[in-house]
Amino acid sequence: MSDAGEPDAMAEVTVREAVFALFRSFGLTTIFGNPGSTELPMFRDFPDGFRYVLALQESLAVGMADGYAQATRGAALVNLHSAVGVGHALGNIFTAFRNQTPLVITAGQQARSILPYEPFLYSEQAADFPKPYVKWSCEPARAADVPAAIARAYYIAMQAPRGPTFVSIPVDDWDQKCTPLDPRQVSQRIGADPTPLADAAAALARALRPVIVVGAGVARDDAWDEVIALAERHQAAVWVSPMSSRNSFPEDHRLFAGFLAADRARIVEALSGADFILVLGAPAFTYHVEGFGPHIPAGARLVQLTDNPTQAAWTPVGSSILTHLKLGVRALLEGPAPVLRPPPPPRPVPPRLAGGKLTDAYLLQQMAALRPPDSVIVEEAPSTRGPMHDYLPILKRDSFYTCASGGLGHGLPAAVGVALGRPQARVIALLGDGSSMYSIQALWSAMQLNLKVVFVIVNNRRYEALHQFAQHFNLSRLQGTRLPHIDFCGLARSFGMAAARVTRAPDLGVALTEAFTFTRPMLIEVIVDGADDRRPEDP
Ligand SMILES: Cc1ncc(C[n+]2csc(CCOP(=O)(O)OP(=O)(O)O)c2C)c(N)n1
Repeated sequence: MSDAGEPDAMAEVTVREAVFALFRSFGLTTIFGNPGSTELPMFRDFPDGFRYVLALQESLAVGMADGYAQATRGAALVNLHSAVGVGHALGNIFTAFRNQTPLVITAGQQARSILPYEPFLYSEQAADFPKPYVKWSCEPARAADVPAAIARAYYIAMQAPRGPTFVSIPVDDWDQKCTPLDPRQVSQRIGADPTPLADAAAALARALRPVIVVGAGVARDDAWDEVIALAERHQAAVWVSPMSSRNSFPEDHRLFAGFLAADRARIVEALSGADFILVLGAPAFTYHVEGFGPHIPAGARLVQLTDNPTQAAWTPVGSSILTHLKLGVRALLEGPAPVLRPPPPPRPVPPRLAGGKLTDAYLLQQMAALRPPDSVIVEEAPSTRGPMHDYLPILKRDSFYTCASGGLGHGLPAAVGVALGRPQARVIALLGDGSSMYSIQALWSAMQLNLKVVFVIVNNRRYEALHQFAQHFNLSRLQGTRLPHIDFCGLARSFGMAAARVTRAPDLGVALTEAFTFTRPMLIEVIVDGADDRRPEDP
């Protein structure tokens, strides 16, 4: 600035230079995207130290970025092509919003001078298009305001509850002049109000049968050790919240009680006998089916620790404390000593499977036995989730990811993103045949990036979860649930990826062992028993 406070001409840079300087200072040096004409000038003189990760469709760019951001515990940058790219991406933007994954999403827009003429690829009301599944969204009024919008998008994405933000940028903005913008420090963790927290700690200490319900917020805020310490201190049984998208407690721990169903009556039944329910980093509760009656057992008191004010506001019973989970649980650990109480009964161990039949449960039992101890599971295999809880226990922190939204098409690209973010880890993507087809092009990205991902396709040749769900509606015949004639090995090989098909239980061990030690990506297609059984559906 000059002495008169006027912008100093010497201090001017292009919008592109100012924005990439901000990206660099925020650590956003990997850009996931799919380019088009309205984004090309953004990448003129692409600076050193940045990499562009090409996704073959925009929803994959968002899914990969989501996995990458979760794996690195930072934000990820996504660039989309105008209205159509945002449209393709919306399903996974919805999932990133539910996952509370911080993403800074930019999208191209036509040049400002021709916007009045509805030009080709023009995005009408661009900033409104991704709402309500972005935390903040804007198309800056002037080119010179683009850097400030990017900075604001990043700070908001990283605030709790984290999530995607969106900036629409006209194509002619990138070469305009602006003053550079210095990055600022904006703190990212919020501590709890001490009064309700002390009250919760006292109630927990007094309770005769406390239980803890853990959700993805524990993993997001890295409160794994603190939650184990709290459960052990209080001899509290630990349940996983319904549809949790991350692992938050060792599933072989003596206090591990199991997984709550997304069903009100079944939650009340599972928690019956508890007099204090401490919900950590989870909604209380996620439901998937209609339910009536009480939300928690009679006589129980519920306290929720969450980083999400919206969740706190709609929680129907008990009290909620807004806090970063690690800070909140640490504070609870400093509460009064608990009354003496006996440990809860251990969770029943599921029977060992002999392996005559190649079921999904047997596949999971073999995966649990053969997978490298430090491997990471990314799952999108809906009807296999139940058997997974019994036969593929998740034992270590940050080693399980799935989507919190219920939207298919996230798991395959998210596995690629997790592998990119954690190059030392062996990532195993456990995918249904139906689910994998929403984003199958991400196999190409895994190959191009040469990531150590093993894609395990549970091929039952149908949308089995819908048949299971049909019982809830008393339906005996379904439409549109058969998936015959998909050759997953052929698809993988067409991208240059090694692949093997397993059709018999005795062949499974060799195939999995090869895949888990292979130095390149590999796909294993498992034709599970019953894959050719007809389910009731009209021909
Ligand atoms: C984007 C999207 N479309 C449709 C659905 C509905 N849906 C839920 S589970 C499911 C079947 C998934 O099939 P598959 O991956 O083969 O797993 P399976 O059910 O056989 O275990 C479908 C279509 C959804 N959840 N998300």
